[in-house]
Amino acid sequence: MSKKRVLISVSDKSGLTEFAQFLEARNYELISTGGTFKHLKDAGLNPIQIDEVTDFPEMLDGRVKTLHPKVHGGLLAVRSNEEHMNTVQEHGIGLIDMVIVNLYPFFENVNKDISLHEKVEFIDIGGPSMLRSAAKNFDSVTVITDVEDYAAVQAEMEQNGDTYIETRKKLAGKVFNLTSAYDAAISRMLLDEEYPAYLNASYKKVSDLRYGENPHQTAAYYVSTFENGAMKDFEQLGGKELSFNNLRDMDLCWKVVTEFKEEMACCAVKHSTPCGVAIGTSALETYQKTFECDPVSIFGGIVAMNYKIDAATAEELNKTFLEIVMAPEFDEEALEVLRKKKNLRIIKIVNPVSDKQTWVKIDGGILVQDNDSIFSDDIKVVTETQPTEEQRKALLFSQRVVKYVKSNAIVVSNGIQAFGIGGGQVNRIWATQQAIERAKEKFSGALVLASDAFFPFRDVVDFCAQEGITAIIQPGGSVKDQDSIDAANEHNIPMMFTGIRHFLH
Ligand code: 93A
Repeated sequence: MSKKRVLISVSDKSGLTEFAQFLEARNYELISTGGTFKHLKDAGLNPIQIDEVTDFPEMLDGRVKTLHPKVHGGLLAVRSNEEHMNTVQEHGIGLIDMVIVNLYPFFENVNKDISLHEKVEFIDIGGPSMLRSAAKNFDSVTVITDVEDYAAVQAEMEQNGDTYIETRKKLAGKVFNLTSAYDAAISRMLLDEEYPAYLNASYKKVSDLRYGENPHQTAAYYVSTFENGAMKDFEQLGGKELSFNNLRDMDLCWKVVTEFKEEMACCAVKHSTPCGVAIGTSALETYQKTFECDPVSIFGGIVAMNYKIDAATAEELNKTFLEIVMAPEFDEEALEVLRKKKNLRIIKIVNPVSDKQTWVKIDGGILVQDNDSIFSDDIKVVTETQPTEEQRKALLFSQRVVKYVKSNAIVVSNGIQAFGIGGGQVNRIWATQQAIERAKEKFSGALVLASDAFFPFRDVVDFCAQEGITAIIQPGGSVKDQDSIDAANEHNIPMMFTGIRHFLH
């Protein structure tokens, strides 16, 4: 019986040697392209060069290496089809039983600061072609494109002598998932029109989740293949498995703290809503101030900080039952302290990814929009009374937070702590009442108020005056803006308009 043949052509050569050794020991003939050939040879294996198979040299700077009927015929010929078998024999084409290919690193380079022509050189043509040929013929050919599949394929071959058809089909499916994402990324680069290509994005499953929002809903977590093939934006350093709700809340919590670029900021989130946000001058103080915003709701919540967590902060965090603590860095001692809580998920943000668009799923379709990333730089005082510098700063703090609260949203703060976060209300006055009431439970000093959208009536301003709110910021834009301005003037409350609405539904 003739030897089986495996064609190996990989850019990422990690883990290859061991797997190739295994295949050679099982009497496979290894065929490989230039760099891969050298790698295998150096490791003491006995590959043959692709040009021995094609009878053609690799040419055009490697652009044409494997694009040849002796390769594609050997991959695509249907083994059970007599005519195919006669044809390959007639043309001296040897069958290829396995393909191990991973592609030129296009994902890794497309976002780099290099020229378009340099990026174009990372477009792999021969690799996807081989993968697709092999995948189409999964009945007979095993195709491996993910380094992480080497071990499982090896184990299966050890146990069974060959791969199972179910495995080959699954591996073929992975190929088309990869090549479609690869092509989508290329099209995005060339078209420079983000929406269509973004919609072509392909997602790679990271893991099944125990359940979805509720235990009777099945769920899984996927990441975009645009970002380095598999996005790894965080590392879990301790605690239980992440849940569907955890991942969603983490996303929001991190967005809130990164809204603050200059300051140390901390945020607590519960049910996709911030329940405490504060800025401060030390790690511990900033967390304590966040906790003070709402010591009740933070229970079972998620806390993110945009700074390094030290041991003292970790001790303080451990005093409350939290689901997750997130930060870009942790002191060694802080980790030790946090790990005492066995279930606490400790998340280190390594390489945060910020998408430019948001999707909303509706039955039968999706809605795509740009992220709400702008922040007004044209803030106008609309009242006779001017806000003090301190009030201005406090208003801007509240304004930053309100963007992340579900509409109708009102945030009441003292400028460094969001004591009153009223959101998800179907009218603005209820959101206002809730935010002010919550804030006054915890703080008796001067408070300012921000609103995500305009005031339809003067009732909000009147209520603010009655409750002692000292300054207001809102987008403006209502037909009845003048009523609210008149009310603010009557009560002597400075009010500013941002001109930018921040609905979040
Ligand atoms: O330049 S290509 O598009 N043309 C080809 O014919 C071809 N054949 C394999 N790229 C091609 N490859 C790719 O080369 C593989 O997908 C793999 O990523 C890489 C391996 O090259 P080497 O073995 O020389 O390191």
